[in-house]
Amino acid sequence: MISRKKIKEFNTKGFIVIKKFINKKQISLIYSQLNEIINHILTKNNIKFDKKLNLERKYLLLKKRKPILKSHFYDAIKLIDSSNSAVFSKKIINTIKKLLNRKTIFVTGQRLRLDHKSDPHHLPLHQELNNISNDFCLVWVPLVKVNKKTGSLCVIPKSHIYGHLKYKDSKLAAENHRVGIVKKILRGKEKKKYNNKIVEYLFDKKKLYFPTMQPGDAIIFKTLIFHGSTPYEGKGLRWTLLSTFHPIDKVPYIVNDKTKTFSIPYDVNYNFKI
Ligand SMILES: O=C(O)CCC(=O)C(=O)O
Ligand SMILES: [Fe+2]
Repeated sequence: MISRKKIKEFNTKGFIVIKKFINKKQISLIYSQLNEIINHILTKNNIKFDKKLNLERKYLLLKKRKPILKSHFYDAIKLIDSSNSAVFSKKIINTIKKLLNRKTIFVTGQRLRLDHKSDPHHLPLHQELNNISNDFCLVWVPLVKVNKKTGSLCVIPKSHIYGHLKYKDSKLAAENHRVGIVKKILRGKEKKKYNNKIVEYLFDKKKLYFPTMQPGDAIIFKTLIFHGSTPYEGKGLRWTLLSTFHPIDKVPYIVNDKTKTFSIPYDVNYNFKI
């Protein structure tokens, strides 16, 4: 169970790392289901493959031969029972309830993400907007080893204390931001034009924290913690399990009949109290 010290750390630093959040057995079940799905797609499409190929090779084969089905595969994998039961396991749910100090929570956005060096994705530094509440926690669990060198998620510790910050591009989805590019910040190549002094102060390579994580370890962070990622440069595929967990009393949609959308739009000021 999660210690009081960890809970305190979560509230002051805005994030924590928990070792072995999901176990080896859960991870191998996820991988075996992913293998089964990709084998099925390849077989159905008469794409010959060696049964001994690993998931990465099969994924690259699918990507090359049927790029649309690669995307369909990606759409489908958030539905597998193994990753969902990991998210909804007693251990995870009870830990999150302790962390948020709530008996009832909403769970959104449980999904598997994959990154590969042939398709280098990254997310610029951002606060986690456009979700159903303004004070939730996001869980990011790599299913492979990650660190600064392999490419990983990084966070800016304590950045949540500044509240919701408006700056250049902050009203857009994170993938469309043209600022806060982690790789550029690390290389001192980012043009620091943010229209916000606090952001200028925060987006600094010395402020970025890259966790070193083993498969199944979790980094859990708050809505307003700035976080971003660097492309994966390690071996194989970077599989990550993600989910968000919300206190029910931080969700405007269920208590305010003027609220039109369940997700809070990007252009709202998130520094509100319900
Ligand atoms: O895995 C990543 O690259 C970042 C995930 C993230 O921050 C998000 O999905 O909002
Ligand atoms: Fe995010």
